[in-house]
Amino acid sequence: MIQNLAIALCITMAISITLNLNEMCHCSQLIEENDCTKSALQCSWDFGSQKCQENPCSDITYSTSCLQQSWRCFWVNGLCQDFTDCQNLKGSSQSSCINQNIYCPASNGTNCQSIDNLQNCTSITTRDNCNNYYSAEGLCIWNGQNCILPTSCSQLSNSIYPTCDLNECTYNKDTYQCLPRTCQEYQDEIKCSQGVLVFGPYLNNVIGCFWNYQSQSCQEYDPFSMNDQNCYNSSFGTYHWKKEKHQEGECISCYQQLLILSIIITMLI
Ligand SMILES: *[C@@H]1O[C@H](CO)[C@@H](O)[C@H](O)[C@H]1NC(C)=O
Ligand SMILES: *[C@@H]1O[C@H](CO)[C@@H](O)[C@H](O)[C@H]1NC(C)=O
Ligand SMILES: CC(=O)N[C@H]1CO[C@H](CO)[C@@H](O)[C@@H]1O
Repeated sequence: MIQNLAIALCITMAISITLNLNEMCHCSQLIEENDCTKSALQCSWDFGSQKCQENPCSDITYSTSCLQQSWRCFWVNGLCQDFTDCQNLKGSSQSSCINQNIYCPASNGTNCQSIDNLQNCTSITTRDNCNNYYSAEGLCIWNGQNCILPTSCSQLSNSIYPTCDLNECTYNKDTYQCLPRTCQEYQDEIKCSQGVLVFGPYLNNVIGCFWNYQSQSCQEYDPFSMNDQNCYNSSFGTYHWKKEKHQEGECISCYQQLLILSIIITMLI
């Protein structure tokens, strides 16, 4: 049992590096006032109960704050409303739907649809429909003949994708290689806060980056090196700070406990 737990912990650490936007923290999980007040108007701190409470969607007046809570709110007719159905959003393309709600990335031509309606790369037959389309398994790229699901930048040799000019990859002129993007390449704080896209399932394909004020450089998000100021803030809302009395505190995933439990259960079966 202890052995299984140790393995489970290792697995959890290894996979917690890409931030899973399907696993956003809910207000009740933000037990530190600092995280709660940084939550983009999603939550507010109740001083009486010392708890973080969810603000109703209808109280949110800014579209940007509304969009950050797309799992429960959406912006329709100039108002932030309780989320009902992706089909209530008008959108003729994947990008216009994603811009309105990241959980509604598909389109039937007129209205947006849920993730379940995404096509697979292999089922797409033209270059224009293929390139830059997000399937549930990840980004699709046309290789000249077929629509493929690339797994690494190095796979995108010149013949497959001549420019290597993707959000996920960058061309190194010195080594003539197509390489994954890294946090370290961002020289300013704002770019840094946007993180880095990697190949992987839709919504689980971003590495967080944070600005290190001491070294004045952009570094990769790693829960073990975060502090109470940047743990939640640089995690796209997926990690939070937890501090027990007389402890230093730790940066933990809002779904980590759930994940460990499910891995242990899988191992025991
Ligand atoms: C797309 O979905 C909407 C909402 O369900 C529906 O009214 C519309 O007819 C559909 N359009 C197409 C082209 O299927
Ligand atoms: C797409 O691929 C996944 C995994 O390979 C498979 O489970 C799913 O059924 C496929 N969906 C469609 C619409 O072909
Ligand atoms: C991504 C994000 O919200 N970053 C913010 C984290 O907090 C610092 C300091 O409060 C802000 O400057 C960042 O914009």
